[in-house]
Amino acid sequence: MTKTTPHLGLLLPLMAFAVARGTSSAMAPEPAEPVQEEEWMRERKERSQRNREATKRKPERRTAPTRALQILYERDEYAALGEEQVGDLASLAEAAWPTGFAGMRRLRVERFGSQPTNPRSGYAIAVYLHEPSGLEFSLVPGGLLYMGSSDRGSDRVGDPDEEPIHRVVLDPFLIARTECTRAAWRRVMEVDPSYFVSGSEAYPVESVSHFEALEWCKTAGMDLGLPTEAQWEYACLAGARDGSGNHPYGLGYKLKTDQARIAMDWTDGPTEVRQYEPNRFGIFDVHGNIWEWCADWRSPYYEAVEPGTGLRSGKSLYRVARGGSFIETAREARAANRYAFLPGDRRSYLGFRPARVLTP
Ligand SMILES: [Ca+2]
Ligand SMILES: [Ca+2]
Repeated sequence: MTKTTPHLGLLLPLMAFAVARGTSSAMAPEPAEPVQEEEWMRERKERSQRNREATKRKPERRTAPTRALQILYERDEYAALGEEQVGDLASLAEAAWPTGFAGMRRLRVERFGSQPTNPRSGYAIAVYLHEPSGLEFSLVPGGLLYMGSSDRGSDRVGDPDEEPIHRVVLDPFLIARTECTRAAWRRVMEVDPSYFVSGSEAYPVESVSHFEALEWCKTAGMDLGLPTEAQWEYACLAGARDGSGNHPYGLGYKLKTDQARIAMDWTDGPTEVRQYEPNRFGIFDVHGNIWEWCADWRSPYYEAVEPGTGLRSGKSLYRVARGGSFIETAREARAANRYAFLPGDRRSYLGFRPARVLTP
């Protein structure tokens, strides 16, 4: 464990300025630059320092919604904000993009991942209800993701396709707090395709192809779609530094069976969503239960990504899925682990979790 000791001091979340929308969408994809371990550790230290200084200052109220969002989504500062401030800033986002939020009703601002000894720890998250499906969404701060894993040493568990670690800057996005459930599926589509029909309506829908998952999103409206791999990994990490760290949400391979629905016999099937602790973004079952379709084609990490979303659209026969399932081991449920299926595949251990960017 001496190998990982320096990492433990680095679990403070990174701060990153969300790129201003409008400029980002006009940018051409840039090739992914590998990041050396020493480099990102140094960057991280510098950012932590800047963060500490920034959080000493009171968050400024700015009338321009874009600036307000930048404040909102600088992660460390966001974590330090009170529920009222997060609510105020979310209001600004909603006012800036009224059509983007139509049908997404803000329910509350809730703090997730607080330590019992420090109720102000964790993240204050604006929670939305998507009215047509009944699914709840977390408004996830955009920011800097060190995507991938370079976990080496005696307990190395990563796969080559998780390398190199590279930076992806994400715009803020909404992501469902749970996998799409059978109930949510049925509120939008007539036929429930699930294999485990004996389960309750709170089971995740499974046995849906990539096409069918997209069809559900389109029918459910409000520009829902599938998260990109980068968005999924960012949401899964929920402030942990990257997919290599020794963090229950960041790593996964040390997950226990009381933390996620993993390592079951396949006949046991998935379970109702929300049976395990949510992460610091208020998101359930990113690890395990069922694999989750992502928007991306499977492509290597040195290929360019779309600015703001991290989408990879390289040529491939396969679509990516993330997070492992009830039949997988903890290793497969790691944040950085990538798996892929043919887009037409239907599996009783494969479903999805809808998401959407905040389109201005
Ligand atoms: Ca899952
Ligand atoms: Ca893998």
